[in-house]
Amino acid sequence: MSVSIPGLEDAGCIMLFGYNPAASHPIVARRIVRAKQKGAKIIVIDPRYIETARIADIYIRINNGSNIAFLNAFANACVEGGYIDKEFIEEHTTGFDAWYETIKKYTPENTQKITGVDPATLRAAAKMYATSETGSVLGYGMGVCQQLQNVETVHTIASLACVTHNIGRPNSGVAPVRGQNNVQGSCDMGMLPNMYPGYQKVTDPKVREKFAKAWGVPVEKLSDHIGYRLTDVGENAAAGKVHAFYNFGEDPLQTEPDADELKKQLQGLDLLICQDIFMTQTCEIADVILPGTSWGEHDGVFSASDRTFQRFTAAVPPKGECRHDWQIFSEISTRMGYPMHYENTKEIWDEMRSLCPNFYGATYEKMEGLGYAQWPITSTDPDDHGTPTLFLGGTFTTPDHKAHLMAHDWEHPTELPDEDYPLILCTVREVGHYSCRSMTGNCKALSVLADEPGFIQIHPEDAAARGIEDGQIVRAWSRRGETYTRAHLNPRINKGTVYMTYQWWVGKCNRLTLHHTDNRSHTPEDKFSACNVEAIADQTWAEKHVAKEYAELKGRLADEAAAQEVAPKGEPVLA
Ligand SMILES: Nc1nc2c(c(=O)[nH]1)N[C@H]1C(S)=C(S)[C@@H](COP(=O)(O)OP(=O)(O)OC[C@H]3O[C@@H](n4cnc5c(=O)[nH]c(N)nc54)[C@H](O)[C@@H]3O)O[C@H]1N2
Ligand SMILES: Nc1nc2c(c(=O)[nH]1)N[C@H]1C(S)=C(S)[C@@H](COP(=O)(O)OP(=O)(O)OC[C@H]3O[C@@H](n4cnc5c(=O)[nH]c(N)nc54)[C@H](O)[C@@H]3O)O[C@H]1N2
Ligand SMILES: [Mo]
Repeated sequence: MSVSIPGLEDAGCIMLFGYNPAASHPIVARRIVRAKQKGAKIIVIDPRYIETARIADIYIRINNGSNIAFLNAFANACVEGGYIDKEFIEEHTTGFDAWYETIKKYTPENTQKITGVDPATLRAAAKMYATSETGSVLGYGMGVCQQLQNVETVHTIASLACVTHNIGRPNSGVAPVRGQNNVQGSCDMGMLPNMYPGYQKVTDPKVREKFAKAWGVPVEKLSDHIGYRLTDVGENAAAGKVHAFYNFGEDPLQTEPDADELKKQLQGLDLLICQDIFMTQTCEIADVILPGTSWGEHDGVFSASDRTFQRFTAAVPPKGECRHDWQIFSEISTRMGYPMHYENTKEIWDEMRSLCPNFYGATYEKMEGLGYAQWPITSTDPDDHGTPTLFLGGTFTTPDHKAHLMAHDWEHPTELPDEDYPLILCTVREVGHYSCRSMTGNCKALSVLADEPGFIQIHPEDAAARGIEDGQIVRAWSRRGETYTRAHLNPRINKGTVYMTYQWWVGKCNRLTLHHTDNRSHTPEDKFSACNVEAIADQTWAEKHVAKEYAELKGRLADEAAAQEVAPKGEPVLA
């Protein structure tokens, strides 16, 4: 994020594009309500009438998979309306003419068929976003990122913020609000196949030299090779290129697309290790399980979406054989021939700071209690808490310090609906459950709110055409697989698209989703595949069937957990 989450309250206009904070980030949603109370204009662009649409000044129902066509027409309307900032473009950006060559082809009128958006409403939204006196924030989420043209859409959004000068000044910018509480942290700390901590490239020899020196190893030991992405593991395992997979804090058999195929691919591995805090479906097929401690049992630092580091401390000691993740990694490294030893997380953090200039000022002391540090932060001065807004004054992190404008042509999603699979399947989130549901699914209070087999949101007209009633169990299937789930008739969604959340184990949408990734970020197209849904006449059978499937699955996981061979008695797990 170029802006801060608390700063959202002071924006003049907030435009949400493919992002549903009321379900995904209630604290951010609260800030948006406050911004509205302080007079901000709200624009929501989503195929569903999400909660924030209720307080929006303009709500636009966009067709699924049409993002680039819409944003190009939006940029076109900004140029046409004279809302762009020519001076800022001249001084702080490059590539305007080439950018406009693409943009000028997309008018609000000629894109209407693709986007489903009325030109007058699009123009009104463009004016509202581009001309806000105090500045606009464009917030986006998985409605952008889990699409074929995800990276291209991010380029388009950033360019739109630049040409309208909604970046480089206070209270305005781009807000890709991140997913898990510490997914920003895992990227910051280099858990990416192409980066060391602090976004330092593995392909840069100077960077490798620096890390090799700090770690006391010859530079040749540090690979200059960009590793595989998580989403490529299955395919590469099947092709015999990946033999072992060390899976840490992920449950790919629940959360990656085309889950049945992935299961076969992972079962073919020579070695599968899972390091988790619960027995998941991926743990179930693992050769080795390394039990980690949970957030209540360890301390450390989380990075929030807006680059803010926050410390947290353990509340209770670890149970049984569980060890902190960092202890497990240190121990494995030591046994594999590179002795690694730390007394505590502060030692690790300080080593990291010394190697990452942009994080150097984020000392543990600053993060004491409710303290924080927001990167980039270079000074260790206790009163310096870092950088709430990036690119102020229009200085960017490119070699020439200018923003490079980028535009792309729209392409349709990979798997379009057809006669056999007439419905678009879009997979999203719900407020009561969390990602692979290992955590929330093991919480009794939450199962009272909602339980298996989960829900499929379907438009009342699509349901009526199939004889489906609200609350009934239905069968949903695609070219990949099938699943049973409960119909939730919902007039707030668009006709022709069904929405499932990816939380449910029995009603697992990822048995249906297409495994297709873009070639830049290798992110699956989770927001768009083709499927069909049908009513089940015998609801008594259906209810019994899903209850049985759920009981069997839970039983298998419990048996698997109980059957774990623990380390031989007397031999300490940690040397
Ligand atoms: N309760 C709860 N909270 C969570 C999570 C959870 O599982 N449960 N998961 C966390 C994680 S990992 C993440 S990444 C975040 C994600 O948070 P969000 O980004 O809010 O995630 P989604 O609900 O998947 O998708 C956002 C919106 O994109 C819309 N959309 C779908 N297709 C299109 C399209 O073609 N164009 C446009 N413009 N919009 C489209 C959907 O209708 C949806 O409302 O949430 C985090 N927070
Ligand atoms: N169809 C569809 N699929 C999706 C998505 C979608 O929108 N649609 N969204 C995708 C997105 S954005 C994301 S981020 C992924 C999320 O997918 P995952 O990362 O697989 O799911 P999570 O539930 O976030 O967490 C993974 C595991 O971490 C474990 N865990 C929690 N804390 C700790 C800890 O301290 N140590 C260790 N070792 N383990 C821990 C949990 O028990 C859990 O099993 O799902 C993706 N899958
Ligand atoms: Mo995520």
